[in-house]
Amino acid sequence: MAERQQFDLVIVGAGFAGMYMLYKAREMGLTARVYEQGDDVGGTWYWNRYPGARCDAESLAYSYSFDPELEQTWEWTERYATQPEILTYAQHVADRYDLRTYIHFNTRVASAHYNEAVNRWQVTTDTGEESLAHFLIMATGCLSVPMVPDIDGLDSFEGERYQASMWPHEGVEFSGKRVGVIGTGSSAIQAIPVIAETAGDLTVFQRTPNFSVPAANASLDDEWVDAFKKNYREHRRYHKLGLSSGFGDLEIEPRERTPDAETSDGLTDEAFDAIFEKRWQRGGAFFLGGVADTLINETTNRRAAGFVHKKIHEIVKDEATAAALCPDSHPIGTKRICVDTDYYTTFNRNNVHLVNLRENPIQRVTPTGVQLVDGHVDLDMLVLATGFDAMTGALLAIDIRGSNGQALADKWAEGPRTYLGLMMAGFPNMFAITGPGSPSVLSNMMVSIEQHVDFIVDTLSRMQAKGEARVETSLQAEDGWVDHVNEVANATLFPEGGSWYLGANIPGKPRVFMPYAAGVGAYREVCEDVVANDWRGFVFS
Ligand code: FAD
Ligand code: N01
Repeated sequence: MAERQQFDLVIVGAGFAGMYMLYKAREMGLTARVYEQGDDVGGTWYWNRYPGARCDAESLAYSYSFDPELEQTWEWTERYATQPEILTYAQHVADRYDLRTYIHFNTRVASAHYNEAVNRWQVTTDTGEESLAHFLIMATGCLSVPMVPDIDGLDSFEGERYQASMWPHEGVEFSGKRVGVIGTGSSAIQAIPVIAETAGDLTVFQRTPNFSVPAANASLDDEWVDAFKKNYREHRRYHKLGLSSGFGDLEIEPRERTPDAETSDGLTDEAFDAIFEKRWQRGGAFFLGGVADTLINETTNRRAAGFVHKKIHEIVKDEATAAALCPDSHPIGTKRICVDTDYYTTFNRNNVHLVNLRENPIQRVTPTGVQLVDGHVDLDMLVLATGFDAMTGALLAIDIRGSNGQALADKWAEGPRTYLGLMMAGFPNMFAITGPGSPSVLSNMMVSIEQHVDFIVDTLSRMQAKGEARVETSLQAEDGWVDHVNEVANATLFPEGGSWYLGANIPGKPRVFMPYAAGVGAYREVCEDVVANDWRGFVFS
């Protein structure tokens, strides 16, 4: 057996969460080892290289805030950064703070077992490394385990097959090819317009239409950026506390992004449409912030959905295609709203066809294409943009065992249970960054990542100062938090979405609304209150 190396921290994952955790650990003088299964940093932005991949939080907001010099010197070029630009940023951060020295790449953590006797986590990897860690930090990502659909005959396809979230580094050539895309979530909606530009023929296989709003992406103007950066600290404060959950909608003047109306009650159709027209033209995911109760009031929601339906009908020339693209099975925003560049107009191209799988389902994939109930589509290339086993997938892919050998998989058999999305009762000294039960995927993730890492750092500093060796959360605190997360979700329309937020995209996965829906500002207040009350709900020894 290989000799076990000892660290204060083992961090799993070298996306933005793992990188910032490592930076802070080094700053505290702690020893740390990061394991990352990819061969470089960047996480999401390392793996998701499909054409058109980019951020839907504005680049000046979707970036680290911890170092004012970094934010002043890094130059973003577009309102929404592309995947290559974000990856270059991650690599720059790794170089700037010498992070790679502490990261073992191409190394997947296979198991992590808590050893009560020595109060250490025993971590093993698929490369045979073994280490002992005082603290185990899971920075494994909310959207890092691709969902490969269980479609009959998939492996029999003899053409080229790609998964959007495991895109080849060398890129893919579509010229003149007959391409099929399965899925119409955020990834597909970004990829489809770009693929359509060069593909000979593109068939989009759509099971559930999604709501998409224009990004209104543009190059950033140097003068505008200079003016914005003068107030960067103040902007960050709003992102951390604000109702917009840090998404952006940036203007030079730092200010809270407020809705145009509190409710649609009493708004004429003209007034209602004027609010959303302004947001549509402005572009971006903050579209739904036009009226404050869109995600809690069915009437407001229906009217907002109706506005987008009208837009789809205005843009898409073929009436049947437009009708098929209009989402009608979930309230708008209860699945992650998509942000696109030219998605709907792409269906006006002669080389693009929509197959409505609800009317004509896939029977199986064949060696030469896709067999539908009615007809066969011949393909040279098949792109699966079918999503992820979100939020719990990466954690449950590791054999994690806490006190008394309890498996996380058993603890979470009925769905994830955490305190604040950070810790689980029975799993001492283990933290999850942006775990289920925290705002995570409902927020600008950079904001949530930094907040969680800072919380963990404060907790470790407190333990250092007090000579404490072990922290865990109580079952009572965890139960209370889970109830609260459910209560907040149930006061919204989110549970009606049938989305990956609920685990609904994975056959057999328990249906639990996983993120905390009260927003980053409210969540931060809760965390600060917990700390102010001597880490209420945490037990130190
Ligand atoms: P990740 O970036 O997912 O990194 C986790 C890392 O852990 C991965 O590199 C993975 O390989 C590694 N890992 C996992 N398990 C193991 C293991 N067992 N052993 C070793 N390594 C392991 N968020 C936004 O806020 N705005 C956006 O616009 C936005 N766009 C997105 C676009 C796409 C295509 C996707 C998929 C997600 C997007 N997100 C967006 C969410 C995005 O995941 C987060 O913003 C952020 O990048 C997450 O960082 P992370 O470090 O927490 O996780
Ligand atoms: O995945 P998804 P995604 N047959 O789960 C379809 C972030 N992100 O990768 O809805 C046919 O949303 C499935 O259909 P249905 C963002 O948080 C952000 O696109 O199950 N179709 C759906 O259409 C996002 O929410 C950006 O009926 C099948 C699609 O595949 C999250 O990542 C960009 C099928 C999956 O959509 C996930 O997005 C990209 C089958 N058997 C990602 N199985 C930004 O813009 C699945 N589908 C920031």
